[in-house]
Amino acid sequence: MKTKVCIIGGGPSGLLLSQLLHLKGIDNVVLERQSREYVLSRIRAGVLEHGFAELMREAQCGERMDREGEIHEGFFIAHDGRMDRVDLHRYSGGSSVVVYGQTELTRDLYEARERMNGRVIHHVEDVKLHELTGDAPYVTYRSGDEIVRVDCDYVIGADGFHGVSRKSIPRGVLREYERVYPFGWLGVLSRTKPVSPELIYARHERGFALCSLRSQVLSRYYIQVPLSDKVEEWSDEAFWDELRRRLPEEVSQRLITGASIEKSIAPLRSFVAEPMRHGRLFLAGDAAHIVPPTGARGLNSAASDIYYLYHAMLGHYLDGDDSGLDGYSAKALARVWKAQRFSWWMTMMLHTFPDSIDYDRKLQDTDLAYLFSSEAALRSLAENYVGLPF
Ligand code: FAS
Ligand code: PHB
Repeated sequence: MKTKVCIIGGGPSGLLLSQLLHLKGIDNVVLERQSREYVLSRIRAGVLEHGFAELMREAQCGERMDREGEIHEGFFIAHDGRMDRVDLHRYSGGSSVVVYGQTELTRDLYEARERMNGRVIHHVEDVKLHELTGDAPYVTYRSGDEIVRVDCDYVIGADGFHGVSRKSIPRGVLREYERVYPFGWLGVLSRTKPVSPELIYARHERGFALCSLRSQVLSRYYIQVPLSDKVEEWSDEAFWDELRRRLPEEVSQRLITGASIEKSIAPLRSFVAEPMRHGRLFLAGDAAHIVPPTGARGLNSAASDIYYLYHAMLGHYLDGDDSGLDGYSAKALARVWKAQRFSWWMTMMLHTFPDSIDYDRKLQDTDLAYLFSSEAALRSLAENYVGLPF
């Protein structure tokens, strides 16, 4: 098999790049380990930055997002029994975010790839990357008993944190930066009316909680739990009781509960791998970086990687200009690290830490007090949350 760009990973990063390149006539193939159904069964991000939404529209995949997604111009931070609103529209200079589940946007991307006869190959096994530092890289994978070879110009590693691409960069070349948090998020999806029209990030001495949504009939809730917790230890009733304890009275009393249709615990980590390029291999999305979801930056960090890679490939194939490719890693990492900082800051401010001392808790109190007493602080939060410029 021969193509211009071989994309490893059929998650949102890989599919979005594949769709954008296709629309510009740049041939590509996506290799995905799992089935489409499995990929779509994973419940993940819910908040899209303005830039991500724009990319989806440019990829001709924004129609259902614009019809079913919700524009959100603010969110609440609940603390000390009260609710303070962050007016994103006011403090970001008129911007907003789109609440539209990653599952749905990934479905839209799959359907567009299929509609345009894109090559997305599922159930690939033992993917290996070859000759990355030469002029003729290639990828092999096993399909049943057959080994398939894909000759290409470039390989895009969009295969997530546990993928093969980052691990194909020699140890001596790759530098990794990581912080693992001493807790996880227990998430529940329920077919219930959301407790609030806008998201609520709750700081509470029992632990962090988040009230989010996917639509007006589908709610997404999270509570911070110790890393030692197992999801099977949490009944729906125990979850709802603990969530109520962490919300202000005015909110908890109107919480509508129901059976969980998805329940899982996600560990929290901050992670960056540098560089994001090695020869003809370019890393994008979770393959290169992970953030704690407190700042809703995970999927949105992938968006700027894809934007830079897309324009770099246009430069190469349409204009013979390789400056975008040569500058990709530094440019992507500059924005990645700003998303890392913001996600870390939101996480440190809103969670309880088992080893924290009174001084730490006073600093958290002060962070919140300063935030809601300073326009400059609110502008800083808002510009990061709606998405810094690409
Ligand atoms: P993905 O991991 O989504 O996709 C990578 C794809 O590559 C997968 O389909 C995988 O099957 C495939 N793959 C892996 N190895 C392969 C191989 N060797 N060969 C072929 N294919 C291979 N972000 C937010 O903004 N908000 C959130 O609330 C949020 N919650 C999250 C909860 C969880 C449990 C997790 C894990 C992540 C969450 N994220 C959240 C972050 C998440 O949304 C990611 O940012 C997003 O999935 C990144 O997309 P991709 O880079 O495409 O990686
Ligand atoms: C979600 O809806 O899943 C969600 C929203 C905002 C976050 C994290 C998760 O910061």
